[in-house]
Amino acid sequence: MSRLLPIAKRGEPILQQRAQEVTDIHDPTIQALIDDMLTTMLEAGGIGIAAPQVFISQRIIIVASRPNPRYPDAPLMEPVAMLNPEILWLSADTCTGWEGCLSVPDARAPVPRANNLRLRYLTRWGESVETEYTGFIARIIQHECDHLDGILFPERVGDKQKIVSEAEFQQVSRARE
Ligand code: K1U
Ligand code: ZN
Repeated sequence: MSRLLPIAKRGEPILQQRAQEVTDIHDPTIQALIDDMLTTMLEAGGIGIAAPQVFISQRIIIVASRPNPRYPDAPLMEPVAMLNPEILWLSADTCTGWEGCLSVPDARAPVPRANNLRLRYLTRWGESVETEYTGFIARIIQHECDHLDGILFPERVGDKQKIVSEAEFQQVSRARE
């Protein structure tokens, strides 16, 4: 039975630390952690989550994507757990898009990210995968890998005045509809 875990909020030291590599993928506590992260992400309405966000300093992320009112063009991607993810290549071309974070509630900002990336990771079953991602999924991966290196999205925003509340974000979104 998986558990709902508490989500670390900005200011918690674990969110500023580099997370540790996973050394034993078959450790039952790692498998249980992945299940708990999935449950926690779904309950929080997220499209990604990283282990430090649930107070565990391990290099594990979950990436999911679905079309939604905020990102109607988002592709559908069932949740994938990625262990020890390594970004092997980032494209020089970037795109600025709105981000939020379960650990930075009530804040949204436009964040520049590479459009494409090449990623290597281990699946929860220990298989090594190397593949390319593009667009919104590449954005989620960069956001989650930043968590593993102790970086929160507001640090990627050059002009801090561009960071807005959820209510202001909704107004901006509606004005562009
Ligand atoms: O890491 C996290 O805090 C999860 C974060 C992932 C993310 C969102 C937007 C851009 C890049 C990465 C979230 O899921 S915050 C919630 C959110 O923005 C959202 C939730 C459901 C649908 C669409 C967006
Ligand atoms: Zn986040």
